[in-house]
Amino acid sequence: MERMTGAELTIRLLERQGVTIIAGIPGGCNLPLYDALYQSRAIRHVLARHEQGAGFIAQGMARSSGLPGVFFATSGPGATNTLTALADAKLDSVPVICITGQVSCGLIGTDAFQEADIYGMSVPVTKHNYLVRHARDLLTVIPEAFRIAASGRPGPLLIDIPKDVQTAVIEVRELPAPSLPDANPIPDKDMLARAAEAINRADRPILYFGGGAATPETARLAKALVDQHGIPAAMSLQGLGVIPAGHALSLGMLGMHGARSTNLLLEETDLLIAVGARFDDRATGRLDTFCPLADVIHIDIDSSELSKLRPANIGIAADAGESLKALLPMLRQRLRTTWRTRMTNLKKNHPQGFDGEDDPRSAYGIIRYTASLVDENAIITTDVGQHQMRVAQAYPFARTRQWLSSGGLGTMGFGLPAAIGAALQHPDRTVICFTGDGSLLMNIQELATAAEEHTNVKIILSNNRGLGLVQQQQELFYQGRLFASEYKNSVDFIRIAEGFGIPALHLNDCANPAAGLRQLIENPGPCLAELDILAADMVFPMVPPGAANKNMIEGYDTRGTA
Ligand SMILES: Cc1ncc(C[n+]2csc(CCOP(=O)(O)OP(=O)(O)O)c2C)c(N)n1
Ligand SMILES: [Mg+2]
Repeated sequence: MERMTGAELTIRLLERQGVTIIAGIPGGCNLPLYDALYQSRAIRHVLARHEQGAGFIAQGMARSSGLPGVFFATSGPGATNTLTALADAKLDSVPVICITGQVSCGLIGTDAFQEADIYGMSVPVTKHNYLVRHARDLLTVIPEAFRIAASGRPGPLLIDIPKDVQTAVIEVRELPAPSLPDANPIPDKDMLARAAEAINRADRPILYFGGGAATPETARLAKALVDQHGIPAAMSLQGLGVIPAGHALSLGMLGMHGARSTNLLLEETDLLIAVGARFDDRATGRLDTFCPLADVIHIDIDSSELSKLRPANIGIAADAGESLKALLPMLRQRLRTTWRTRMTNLKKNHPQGFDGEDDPRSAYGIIRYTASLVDENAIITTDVGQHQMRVAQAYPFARTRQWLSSGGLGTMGFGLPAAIGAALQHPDRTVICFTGDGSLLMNIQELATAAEEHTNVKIILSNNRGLGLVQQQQELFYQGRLFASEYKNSVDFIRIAEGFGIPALHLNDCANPAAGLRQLIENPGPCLAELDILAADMVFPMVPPGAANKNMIEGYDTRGTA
């Protein structure tokens, strides 16, 4: 029997779950938790500079490891600042646990100082959430939160703990065992048999991998499926890395900014095998024109995804990896030479060239050159915009958990804190954050965190003095009326970085940018390299929002015709 406060109990339970790093910011209503954390030997606290930053740091830890990331915020404004990071985690199925302080139980509902109903506000952006009213409830709530975050389709949770629950002293007879994720549902045998039969019959199958397939084990099985059965594989933004970029049967990313040959091949497929993918509109384009000739096998651990957007002929509600493992021995080896030749010809006829890719001072060249300086252990994060789409198209992703990008919510400001989280989780690795000038400004305060923690985060800033992807849409779809998307004021990012204590280099100002960048990346610790690029340079191909994927725009001339 041991006496402890709710705050001490919380920290003990987090330690038992294996948590080693918590990002966050203290305030009045979570100070008891912080005081208990101060006494923890097992958990290190990382002081973020904004609670959204803390949320994305936790996401960076979770996305790069597959394990739940934890972050703390105080009540009221601290708590509301976490909502974007939670919504982001929800849409990309990332396991994070946000623990907020709340005003004491007796004050709830009185508009007390820094009171906000974060329980109510977080309902639609979390997988599950709690308002803990009694310290003893923590004994079940904390392990359960870890179980739910990591079971089935992962997702974010919020635990709101009133201050008097944190300070309440209780007698604890025995601490509960750390929780484990639930066992996965077993793939249905009949459905598997039907899927195997459909695959064996198909002459022109294509695999479509999403974030649900982006784990090392599933990727290994996916590669076996591709190799042994000659099935080309396309990936959603979140699926990149499941099949390595250089693989002969990799089609890279499909959809809005995918390769033309990929979207065209999808027009011809007779069987689409979607694995851990959710038919997002950025991937499918106009839904009723997507893969018009294909039957669909849909494998997803979240049964509510099956037939949600595209009716599945065969739906398997199970883990992606376990389903592939069961399917593989049921498949007949087929070379599918005609189909492969068709793929090769389409790729040859529509090569995905990247303008200036050999010049490290170009928008694509900086991505390729950076990639050449690191190996596949490097972790890559991006922000949101043209630079993000270019990285998705041109970076040679070789494995899963290497590519961390905000896909579903598309949150500017994700890149830097996510990179910090990845670097904290993997101190032996280089983490590259490709960002844009608009996005970097959204969480620029986290430069202080990167410097303080001496994280090995290399920020590559493509500066086009504006909101490039917005300009691209205005140029293409609003008759060139650029409005509220160009920055009139120029920002000196080099001095800003240096002001935070981070070495920085402007690649346009240095005699040998290639050598300069190499040196920045080789020196341990954070740094920033900035490159000026033209706002008028657009990302192609592009499917206009709402159009069919086959109607991609390939390029654009200055006379204004797409
Ligand atoms: C938080 C947030 N606000 C607004 C948007 C809409 N948006 C999408 S891309 C973009 C421009 C991004 O600019 P920048 O980071 O400089 O990238 P670039 O496109 O110029 O490479 C905007 C405003 C968004 N995705 N996220
Ligand atoms: Mg920009």
